[in-house]
Amino acid sequence: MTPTRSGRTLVARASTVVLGAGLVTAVAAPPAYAAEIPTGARSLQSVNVPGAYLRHADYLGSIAAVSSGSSAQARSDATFTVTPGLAGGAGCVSFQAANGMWLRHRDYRIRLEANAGTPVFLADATFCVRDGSATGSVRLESFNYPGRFLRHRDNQLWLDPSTTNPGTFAADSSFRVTAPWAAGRRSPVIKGLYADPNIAYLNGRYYLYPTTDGYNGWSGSRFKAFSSADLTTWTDHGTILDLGPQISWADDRAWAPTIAHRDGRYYFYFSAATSIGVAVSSSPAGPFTDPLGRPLVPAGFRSGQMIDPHVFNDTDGQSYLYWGNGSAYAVRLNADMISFDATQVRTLSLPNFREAPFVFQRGGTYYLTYSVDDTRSENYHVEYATGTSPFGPWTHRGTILAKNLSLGIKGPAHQSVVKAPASDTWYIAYHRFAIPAGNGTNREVTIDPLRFNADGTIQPVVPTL
Ligand code: FUB
Repeated sequence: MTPTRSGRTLVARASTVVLGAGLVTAVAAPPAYAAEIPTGARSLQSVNVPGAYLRHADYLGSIAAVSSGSSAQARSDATFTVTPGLAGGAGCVSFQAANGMWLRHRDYRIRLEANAGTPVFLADATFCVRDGSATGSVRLESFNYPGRFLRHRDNQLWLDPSTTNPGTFAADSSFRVTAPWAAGRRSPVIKGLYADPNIAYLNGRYYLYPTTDGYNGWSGSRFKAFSSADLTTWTDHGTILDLGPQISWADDRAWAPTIAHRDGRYYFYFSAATSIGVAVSSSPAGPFTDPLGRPLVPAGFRSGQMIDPHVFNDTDGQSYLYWGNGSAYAVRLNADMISFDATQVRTLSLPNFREAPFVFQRGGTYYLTYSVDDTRSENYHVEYATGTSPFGPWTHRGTILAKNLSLGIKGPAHQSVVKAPASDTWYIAYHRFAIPAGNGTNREVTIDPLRFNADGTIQPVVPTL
């Protein structure tokens, strides 16, 4: 019996074997199960109550009839995004509702609750997929209470031991996984671990240029690009710049790129080994090559890390380079886009600035958005300032994007902004901790609308799943 942090007990499937003179306790391999549930949006249909689906209502789990004639709310309540188990475990999964809350058991009742992040919550919200009573159906065994299964009783969902009601238990606890009744979680918009997304509209398509994430110490070495016609379906263009073979002066810490377009050429600015480089291509999807053979902004050029570049093209054709970590810098780029006058670099005064400056212009106002706190903190967030020119002076306007723990959204920042063509519709791309179980080096990318008040200030961004 293994005590958990909550004082509950886990029953290990253990057997004792004698090898020679020694006594060895071994954990036997668990039985093999054919059943599995693919991740993504799914619905689960009862095998013995025709037409009834697993759903939540008033924050409790139940089963109820759902059909194509059901209300949008009823169809949404019967749809869950299946994720790898919050507590881990081979073949174990968790179920997230459209409102961001999770199915978990408490007092043996199945409930819908926000992720408290505690070991008990994570275990209570994890179910291991077992074979069901009918061909192709599944049963869901509790991660931390082996032998108890999610089952319906009086149309409510419970975590019952398999010994209850032997006549009906197997069928009461078996479900067929079906196509979802409603759309599930829409994000992350590009699947996998990516961060620091730079979004741009180029050549008739939206492009995303992120950091490839998931490496200890942010030690990744390749940049990828993705493009989309509608911000929903994204095409992976693969590696567009690989530091190892393509950049002579850096091999790792490939972070936070940005893109600019001038005279039919695309300029890709990137952080590498805490310097900033630039690479050029005739296509926004690359391949890009380094025209300088050295950093554009070398490490040590000014105080702080020389990272997180952004290039803003003003309406008069002048391009500006912004960058920094700890201190924010800006300078006019020369017309060649790969050089600047080092004597003209300005240090910007921005309250709480940490990194990721990103500038855009709307209605004659310049907006400088930036990230505050530490990307490893759930409190990492976005603030902004407005100005009358690309160099300011800047008026601090406060926070526009921050965590929403009830949805499991942590550390949403390192933002970029794009305007849909021929419109006043704006979007903000940013990263957050991957859901579930992400952190400052396991982040994922999403996009939400960016809206303005009548006075030109930015409304708080509503982060969605
Ligand atoms: O992704 C590596 C670093 O983390 C970026 O350069 C920072 O802005 C932070 O997001």
